[in-house]
Amino acid sequence: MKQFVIPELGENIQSATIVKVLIKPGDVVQQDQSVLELETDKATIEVPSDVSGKVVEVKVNEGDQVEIGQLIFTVDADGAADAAPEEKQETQPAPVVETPAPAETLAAAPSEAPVPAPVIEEQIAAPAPAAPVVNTPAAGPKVIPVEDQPPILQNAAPAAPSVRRLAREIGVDVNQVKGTGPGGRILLDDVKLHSKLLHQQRNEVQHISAEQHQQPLPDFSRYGEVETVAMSNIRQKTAEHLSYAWHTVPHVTQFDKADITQLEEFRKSYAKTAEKFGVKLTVTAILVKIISSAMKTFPQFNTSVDMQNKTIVYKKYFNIGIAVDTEFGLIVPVIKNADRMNIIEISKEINALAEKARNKKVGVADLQGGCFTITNLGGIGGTSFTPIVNSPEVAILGVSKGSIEPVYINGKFEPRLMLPLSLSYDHRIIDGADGIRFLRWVIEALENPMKLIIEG
Ligand code: CAO
Repeated sequence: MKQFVIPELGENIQSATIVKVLIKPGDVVQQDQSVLELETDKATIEVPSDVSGKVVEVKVNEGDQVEIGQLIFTVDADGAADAAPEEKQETQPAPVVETPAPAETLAAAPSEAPVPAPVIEEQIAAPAPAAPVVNTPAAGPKVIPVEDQPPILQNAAPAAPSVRRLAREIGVDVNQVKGTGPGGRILLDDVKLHSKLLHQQRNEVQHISAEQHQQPLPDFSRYGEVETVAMSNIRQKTAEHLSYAWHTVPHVTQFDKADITQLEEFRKSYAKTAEKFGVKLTVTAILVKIISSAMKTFPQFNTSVDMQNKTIVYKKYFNIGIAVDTEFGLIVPVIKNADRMNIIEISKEINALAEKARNKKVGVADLQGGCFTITNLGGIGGTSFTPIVNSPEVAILGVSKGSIEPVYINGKFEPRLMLPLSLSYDHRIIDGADGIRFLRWVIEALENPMKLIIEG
């Protein structure tokens, strides 16, 4: 008998809601067949099976909240053999066991791989301590059946038994602790510091959620008819994430306008050529390219602030998130390595990701690893707004509606197409002067794309 448990679903995802159970007792399940549709805080994802056989018992129902590692169904492996004899001979290659890694170090599979969402590197899902990471060439989140799991603690974190004992006693996962001893050895003090940081983080989260709940709502039905609707997972997590960012990041928003008259002329004249590549050239795609270049000139815009360790993390990759408006809520898929793509490639990627987001097909890996976010509301309207930094990123560019305005040039007013931009940034790491320098750089690149060729 083999078990299927909920695999790791991605960074910071502990639980999900079952939208659909795609199997029932008696069904024959093949490896990689989708067996569950889950809604996480970030997206709806189909989860493939890593076991094959005849389903004996299904332990969950649609609408259930499930956690990573939770048992979902059991299969009789011989059942699969009856149904698909060719699979009987197939044995799993011995898994390669690597150093245990925290969820946030999981890397995305190459984007061209034809894999089901979510595209994440496989990790053993059983909630055992020190569960090792297993790399297999197969796609999707994989679970090693409990009985097939390799013995744990191969290549385990280097720590003396006394250190492990302390960690166990105070409820710290020793594999998550950063060792400062010789060769990265984990010391007693490292465990204590880790525990202190966890405690601080917990207090911070509790403080924020307490703040969210401190004001009870009045009874609105006294004033008229009301309807109360449960928040979706995406809405809940958006609310929590934005409250956290608003609470922890000291925001400054800087406004300016770019004269995109020439750019718009070029965009229109290039439309037919862009069509041949199967894309529509939009301001958003051009901005992705410009921002990835601007971040090279202003590296402090490609950082994250770690106040607990008093460090600044400088990223050497350039991944740009695009806020996409969907009927399920705000989703921010990430264009990876935008600096290495041309604008046509970026346009294709925006279209593909926006469509996936709107069809609830976006994978967890599509949403991870962002360095900077662009939110373009200009297709809808608005003259300016104050976007909230998508923490732990440190800056976000808001784009409002471009419109013709009279601009005073060489002694007379001329009609120019002006694009309003709102740059919000984290004032802990970015000073006001840097903020406006960055925004001016972006505006100059919009007004004179040669800047990209020369400086970008
Ligand atoms: N000013 C004027 N017109 C604009 C514009 C702007 N800033 N941005 C886009 N447009 C125009 C485009 O040029 C296009 O017009 P044409 O059809 O005449 O060429 C039209 O609006 C539609 O553009 P688009 O939306 O298809 O393409 P895009 O690449 O500019 O935007 C995306 C893609 C995904 C950013 C957008 O569709 C979207 O979802 N925007 C909303 C983002 C959002 O919700 N942000 C809020 C986050 S905070 O709550």
